[in-house]
Amino acid sequence: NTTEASSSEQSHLIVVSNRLPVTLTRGEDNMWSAKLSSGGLVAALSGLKKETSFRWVGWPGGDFSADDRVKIDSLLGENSCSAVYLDDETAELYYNGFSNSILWPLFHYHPGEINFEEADWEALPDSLLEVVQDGDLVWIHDYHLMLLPRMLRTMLDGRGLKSVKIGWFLHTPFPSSELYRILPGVLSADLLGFHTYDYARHFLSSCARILGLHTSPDVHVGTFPIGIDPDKFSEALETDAVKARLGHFEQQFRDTQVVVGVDRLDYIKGVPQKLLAFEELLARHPEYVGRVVLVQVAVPSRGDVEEYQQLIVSVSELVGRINGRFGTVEYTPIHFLHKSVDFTELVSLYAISEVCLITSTRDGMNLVSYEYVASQQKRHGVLVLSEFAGAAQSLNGSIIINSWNIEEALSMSADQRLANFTTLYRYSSTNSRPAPKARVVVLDYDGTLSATKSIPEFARPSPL
Ligand code: GDG
Repeated sequence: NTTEASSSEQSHLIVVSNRLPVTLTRGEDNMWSAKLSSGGLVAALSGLKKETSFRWVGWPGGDFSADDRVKIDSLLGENSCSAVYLDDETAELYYNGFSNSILWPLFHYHPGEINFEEADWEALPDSLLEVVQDGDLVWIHDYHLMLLPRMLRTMLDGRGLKSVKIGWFLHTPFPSSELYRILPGVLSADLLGFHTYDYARHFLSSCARILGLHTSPDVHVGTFPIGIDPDKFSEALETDAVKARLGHFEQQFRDTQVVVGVDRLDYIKGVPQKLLAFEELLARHPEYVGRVVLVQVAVPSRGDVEEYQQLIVSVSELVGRINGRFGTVEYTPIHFLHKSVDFTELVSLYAISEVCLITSTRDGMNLVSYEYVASQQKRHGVLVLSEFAGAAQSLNGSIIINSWNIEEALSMSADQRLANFTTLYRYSSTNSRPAPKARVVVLDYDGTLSATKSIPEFARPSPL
């Protein structure tokens, strides 16, 4: 890519997010290697990667020496990524502090304290200017980067790059509370995307009530219920590795029903609530003791933030208490994995389970729900989905189950399971692709629908 601010015939798609989609590790030989990370954003864009190529700009995580940065830049370059480096102090303020201790709890209805310095962001537009050419589409992701559209637009205008389109997508809910101080940032994008109509409506009513804005001819607000690439799961189920692992699980759990939970260990995912519901099930229904296990994958997350450290302690205590109370030498009620598992293990766990339990107290979308459905073509397992996850709106009409009612899920008839699965599968396999094929619903600030467009009408980037 050129650093020249010239207009180019071919426009490119540039994805910008807080973290790059790779995790870097240094080997014993001092060489760096990059592995694809797991997480909602990476999963959401993996389908898009099949259809178009793009350059990804973001923070590689960690604070690296000048020597390491040279090596990492070259490794990332081979993977169509460009790094924006943050030193430890900036990362602490911007990432652990403002993003994860303030915006995240606020957007998920957990109040927090505000302590933020805008200066910390200024490295990002500079790095972006090194890769952006006129005519490109810059697609910015998530709550961390709400101010970036405005900063980038100002810098682009200053350099005469007038035909760069900027899109911004929020992966979290947008709350109905006041966000006055940060709204001017995203209003400099051309298109703002949300998972659900409710989040877009909350955003628009915040604009109207807090900023007094009622119309904006230049900013489009759209709902894009993000999905997954279901083929990745159906294809994995046909691999020898998954078949072998599944065979092992079938043997291990031959007399046991498996309930699965897969969450980043984040307070929005409602893991303590899930454990308490499981405890209640075993307490009220002794017939399930010894016959049902909960396999909970809890991926470590944001360990530098105090609330997350406390969560690990309370969840570990609960697991210990429940296993101590109902376990025997032969039976462990909760298999608690405080780690990330590899993809083969993940798909095999989805496939072996009778029930997938999602108990988020708030969740932008929740892709685990889609992945479970994509892995359940044989068993027609039951998805128990919290109404507070965005996915509950997309998967509506499919499963009418109280989020906490595992008992109903475990005893559901095969016919009912098949009927539910068929509806769910139809939705999740037809709404599987992220933005390029999505419809843009253009809303006015008062929430009324003013037009419908397809993404290609908005911008059609060509591959890098
Ligand atoms: C944010 C929003 C929104 C999890 N454990 C393992 C693993 N995962 C993968 C899952 C899934 C992804 O991580 C989690 O996605 P979610 O959507 O459920 O949740 P968040 O990470 O909180 O994502 C969320 C999303 O952004 C997209 O917009 O839906 O609401 O919070 O793909 O499979 N993958 C592997 N091992 C694990 O142990 N391999």
